[in-house]
Amino acid sequence: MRIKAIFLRPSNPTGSAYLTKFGFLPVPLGILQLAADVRDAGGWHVSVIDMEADSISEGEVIEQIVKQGPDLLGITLHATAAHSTSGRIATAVKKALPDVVTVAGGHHATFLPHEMLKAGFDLVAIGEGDGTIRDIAIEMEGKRNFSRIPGLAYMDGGRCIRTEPRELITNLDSLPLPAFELVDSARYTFGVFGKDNRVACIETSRGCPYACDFCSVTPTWGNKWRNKSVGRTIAEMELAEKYGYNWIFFTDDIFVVPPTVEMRRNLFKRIMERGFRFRWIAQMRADITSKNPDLIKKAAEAGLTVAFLGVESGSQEVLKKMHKGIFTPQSLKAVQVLSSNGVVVLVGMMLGAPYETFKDMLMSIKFSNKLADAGADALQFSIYTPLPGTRIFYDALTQGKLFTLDWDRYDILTPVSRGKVHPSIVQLMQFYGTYSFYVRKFFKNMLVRKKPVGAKRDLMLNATRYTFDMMPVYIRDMAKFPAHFLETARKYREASRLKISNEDVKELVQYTGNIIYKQIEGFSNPYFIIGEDGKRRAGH
Ligand code: B12
Ligand code: SF4
Repeated sequence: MRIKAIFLRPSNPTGSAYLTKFGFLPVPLGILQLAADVRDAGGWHVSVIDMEADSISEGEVIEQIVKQGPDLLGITLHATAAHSTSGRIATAVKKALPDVVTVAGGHHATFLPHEMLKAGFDLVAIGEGDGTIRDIAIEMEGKRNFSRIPGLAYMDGGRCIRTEPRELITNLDSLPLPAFELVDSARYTFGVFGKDNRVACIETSRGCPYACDFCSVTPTWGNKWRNKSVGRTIAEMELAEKYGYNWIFFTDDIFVVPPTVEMRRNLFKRIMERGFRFRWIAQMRADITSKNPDLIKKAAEAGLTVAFLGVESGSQEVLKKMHKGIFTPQSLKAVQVLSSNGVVVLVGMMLGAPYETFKDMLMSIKFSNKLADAGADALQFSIYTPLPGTRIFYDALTQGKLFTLDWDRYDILTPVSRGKVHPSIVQLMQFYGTYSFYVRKFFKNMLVRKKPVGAKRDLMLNATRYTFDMMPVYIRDMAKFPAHFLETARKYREASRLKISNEDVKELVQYTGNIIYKQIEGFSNPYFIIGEDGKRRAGH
């Protein structure tokens, strides 16, 4: 009999802001990669369920899974806010199918394995899951003795046991090609830019050589930056082309890091030689972008259409404390460089760091207006959130700054911690900052009648049409704001009476600071992290 595995991308209660605002939903690469890992272990029947793309309720997803009767159910905790939903699904499926093995993995599960086990999972994969899921698959066919698999957590007699840490995969080219055959490309859209966009995800690297204090990427991927070869990336693009995708989201957290400028140039050349017709999206740092305008020009010629730029703050002091290592003039220059090459620029900024003053917030909002004038097309003000695994999570826990442990609220759009400014005021500033950016852009465009250049023109025409069509949804979202605002105030008030217990803090600290990967001799990070003084020092 063939063993059956289902991998699930869950939704979280607030959903993905990219989907609700921009109609942007790329393929669930994490679970497609895991599906390929298991598929290649041999003899398995593998399928995926994507709650986000299917737009189905928790009840419906449970019914679907139970009906299919899997032997293994893997759920990705790609976002902390999916915690409760995932726990409820795993528990209900286990109740109906007591023999199923439920496994959680991903950024959130990696740092809070005991919370996932308490929520109803049998196993938690810590960090990179490719080898772990393959080992689980092999063990499922044997004695099911999971305790000998490295990189796992499980419950034994009410205690959370962690097996030895795994080694990082040193050669990413050794991974199987993602199982794109398991999903229908038509469901992965970028609505804001038109109806026929199908977005595949390709990762050309894992990790980030920087260490911003709020980011869980560096700890999740082991503070080592590893990349795939150009040939392998081209092979993945060919696969995406075969399955009918016309957009690619390069999921790398930083698409260009200083030592890979030449390698990227080579990739762009190969993309053009191969004659791919993809438009692509990449996440960039402002410093590298501003210093390499010629590289951006080549990237745009090779298909770079949308760039996410992490600007974070308009206050140099705040950026320094975040260990961001970026200066505001670099952000302005980066926006200009991208925009002048016809690239659509989406800026990410944050409000609510514990050391941020009201004046800093005003500076950020003012700076976002300057970015709009420099050519930024869209902006998201998120809330500085202590996510499990980050240094700030540890600090917030030990210093009593968190005012809720309701994981549903950890969607980086909702305040969960105390700072110099009251969280409700932070939320008001988020609302004001976001809308002032768009209102300013709208009126400025009307007055100046500045037309975007090249291919960007058609995209922006589509975006304008989409915005008008979506207006009732945006207005409905705006109307919900007072309720969100009052909810934050209520949670905050409750927390001043109901403190998080010392026991909870102790338990959370115990797991969140654990070593995720075995250190490999002779394989150290050749790149850098940014010190508080803004200077580079060698990574570790
Ligand atoms: C692409 C992406 C998106 C896409 C698609 C999301 C997705 N993954 O399905 C979109 C744009 C929709 C998106 C949205 C959001 N995202 Co996002 N996203 C990413 C990004 C850049 C890449 C993810 C990826 O595909 N990586 C490559 C694959 C191969 O890795 P992976 O999915 O992590 O899977 C590997 C391991 O984690 C592990 N694993 C994962 N799941 C499982 C499950 C099992 C059973 C096992 C065994 C192992 C395992 O094994 C896999 C193979 O090694 C990451 C950053 C990053 N580099 O990881 C942020 C990231 C995951 N996103 C993040 C956030 C915050 C969000 C949003 C909440 C933002 C928002 N406010 O709207 C939403 C949430 C969406 C939702 N509704 O839940 C955070 C999550 C942090 C956290 N703890 O919550 C990250 C880490 C970014 C960051 N810098 O902080 N995102
Ligand atoms: S540059 Fe900073 S925010 Fe971006 S992925 Fe790296 S550590 Fe995270």
